[in-house]
Formats: sequence, C-alpha cells, structure tokens
Amino acid sequence: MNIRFPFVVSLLAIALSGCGQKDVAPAAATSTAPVKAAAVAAPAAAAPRVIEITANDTMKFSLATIEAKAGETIKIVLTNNGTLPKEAMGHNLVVLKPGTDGGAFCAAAMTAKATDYIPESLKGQVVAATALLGPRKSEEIILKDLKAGEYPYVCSFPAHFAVGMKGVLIVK
Ligand SMILES: [Cu+2]
Repeated sequence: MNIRFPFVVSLLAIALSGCGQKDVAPAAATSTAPVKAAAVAAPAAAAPRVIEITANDTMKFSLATIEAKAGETIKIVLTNNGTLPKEAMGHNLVVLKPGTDGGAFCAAAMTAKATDYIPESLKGQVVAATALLGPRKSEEIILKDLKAGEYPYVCSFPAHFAVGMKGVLIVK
C-alpha cells in the first residue's frame, strides 16, 4: 500500500492532465468576428446547459434522468437542501462511466470515508464527482463534449444508493 499509493496518484495526475488538454481544444475555433465584436467575443464561448439537481434528507435526487445530446457540454449543479449534518446525511453526485455497476461502486464506497466515499481503487470508473456536501451546500461539475451512452450517477454516501439515490444520464 505504501508503495502503490504514490503510483496511483501519479497515474491520476496524468489522466487528469490529459483531460485538461482535451478540454481546451474545442473552444478556440469560433470567432473571426469584426474588430468591434472581438472585444466582447472572448467570454461568449457557448455556455453549458445547466441542470439543477437537489438532494435532501429523504435520500432522493430531484432528477432520476438527464438527457443530453452527444457533443453537448452540461453543467450539473447539486444542492443539498437537507438539514442533517454531513456526517449523518452527506450527499454527492458521482457520474460513472457507461456500463459501470453503480451498486458495486457504492458497496466499495462504504469503506472509503477518508476519500469522501470515492474508493481509490475505482476512481477509473468515475467521469466526474462533486465533493460530499453537507446541508445547504452546493457544487457543480461540468461534463464536456459528452459521448453517446448511458452514464449511471449515484450518491455514494453509505446506503443512499440502496434507498434509491441514483439516476442515469442518457446521451444520444
Ligand atoms: Cu446521498
């Protein structure tokens, strides 16, 4: 474990930097606008569609299905509207790769409290995840240039998946 951990971290770092480069690429090709417009053109790169999802003390996401188009970029904003403390009723939103078994992921996550219930060994199955949110906290994730597929999403706080805190992002 002592030996493997830094290795895993450096692999993650490589994977993340790879994503970063990919993210930068598609943005540039839009503007050959006249001089006057150019001044305001820079921030106008297509804003992602925003999808608001709430969670609360009843352990359900407000949306169990999200639909998107292939190539689309979406921003998912998770808000925990509950009142119970994070240690008892934290919520996250973890988007998993198509074909991932959300139940198995969450079973492994139960013992991963130290990493906010994202098991190190299964990070390769995660497309994106919010932090674990306490009451009245909110966090967003951005999913760029989505590929077609069905992406399960879960709350990996212990037992929340079993109660039904899950959904699917369908990209066509
Ligand atoms: Cu939850």
